[in-house]
Amino acid sequence: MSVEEHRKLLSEINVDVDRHAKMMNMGLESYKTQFMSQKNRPEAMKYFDWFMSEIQGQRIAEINELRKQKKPAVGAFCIFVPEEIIVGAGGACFGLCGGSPATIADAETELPRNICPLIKSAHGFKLQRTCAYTQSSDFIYGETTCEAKKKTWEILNKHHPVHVMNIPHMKRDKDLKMWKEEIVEFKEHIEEVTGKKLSLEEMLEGTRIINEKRKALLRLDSLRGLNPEVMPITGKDALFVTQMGFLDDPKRYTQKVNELCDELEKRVEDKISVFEKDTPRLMILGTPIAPPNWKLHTAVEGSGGAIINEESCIGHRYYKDNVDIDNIKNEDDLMEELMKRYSAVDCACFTPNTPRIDKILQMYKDRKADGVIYYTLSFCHTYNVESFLVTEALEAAGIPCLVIESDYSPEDAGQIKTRVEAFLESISFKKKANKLKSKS
Ligand code: BJ8
Repeated sequence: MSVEEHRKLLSEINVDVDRHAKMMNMGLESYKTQFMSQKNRPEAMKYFDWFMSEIQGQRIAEINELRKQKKPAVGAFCIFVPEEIIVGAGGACFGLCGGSPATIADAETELPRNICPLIKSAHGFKLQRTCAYTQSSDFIYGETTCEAKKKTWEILNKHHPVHVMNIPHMKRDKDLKMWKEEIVEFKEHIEEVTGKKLSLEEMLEGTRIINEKRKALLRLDSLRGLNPEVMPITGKDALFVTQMGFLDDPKRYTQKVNELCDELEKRVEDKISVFEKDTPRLMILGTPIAPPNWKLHTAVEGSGGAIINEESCIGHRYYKDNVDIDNIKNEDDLMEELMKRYSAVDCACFTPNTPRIDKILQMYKDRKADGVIYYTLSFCHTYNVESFLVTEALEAAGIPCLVIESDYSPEDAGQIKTRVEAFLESISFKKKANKLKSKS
């Protein structure tokens, strides 16, 4: 469907429809060229192709229908948002647009040039009124993870309501106690938006729904990456599926991801791989990869490599943990379990953050990967600085690693491709040498 068919709705939520239509058309064209042209894609990807075509159409209509029923609609840029509470209230929690260079010039009228592109892109979408998700949100969830975001909320709040949650930067008992209080406060804020008290059963139901979604994503992660002999889906498609998990209705999405996984399971059984034998298998570590930022995946898979996992917030960091609801007797128990689950997120905003390094080494071993790319967005100080400790540990373990720092502009795509090609060549050479060695 075209933007034209949703013009009335988009105008009602104050989207700049003409500008939005131009961006959407470009986005859909780019999706067709980069995704739909891939060979041997799973049949179940058809749902995600459809979702892309309705990404700012039918899904926006669904969200606005919920709002009419006084259900909350919350946009976020971070996986610390307690989505279980929003979904428990019958509402929608979604990621806001923040992966495009097209809004950055507008953002730079209010924000400095030398901050992370994700923040600038998202801020620019609000100034331009070209993201229908931002326009549909009752409020934007902000957090105190990094300096640039923290200060941006004050400016963004001039244009759209923002609720900021104070995320501690350490995980001592007193920090965790404060975190739990912040989750309680978030729940109260949702109650203010809806004008209705949330029951324990409603929040438990929201938690079950999100737990199922994360389980489905973990299943996809295992199917794409744990078997070096058969890789049944490209990294690009798996990334796209994960990205859509931040927009789609969670129940429908979980069902569709599980249908995709059923097909992938069958492909593994039948040894249907979308990559040739001995294709170098890479893990991506680092900052979130928001759509339509597909630059790195396009470079790797267009140069003869396969991406088998993203150790990222749009990836494994998001779905690795679930909320334990087996022994919940009251609301306080649930708040405690939510805090435990969220504080297990190993974002680089924490100090120390050693569990992240241990996890990366384990993931690498489990997946029998051939190398990693440490990817950071430019000016993301936390992930950039942490790359020293991560790469030191990787080097000590003999793991090949390439560090890439990039923004959303297309200018460095050629340079990234050249570096990726050289990296893949050195991995292939090493693999061949190891094979010969083991034969002799
Ligand atoms: S939990 S990684 S989603 S904060 S905005 S920190 S890229 S400079 S996004 Fe993040 Fe939550 Fe952590 Fe994950 Fe850097 Fe940019 Fe800041 Fe960023």
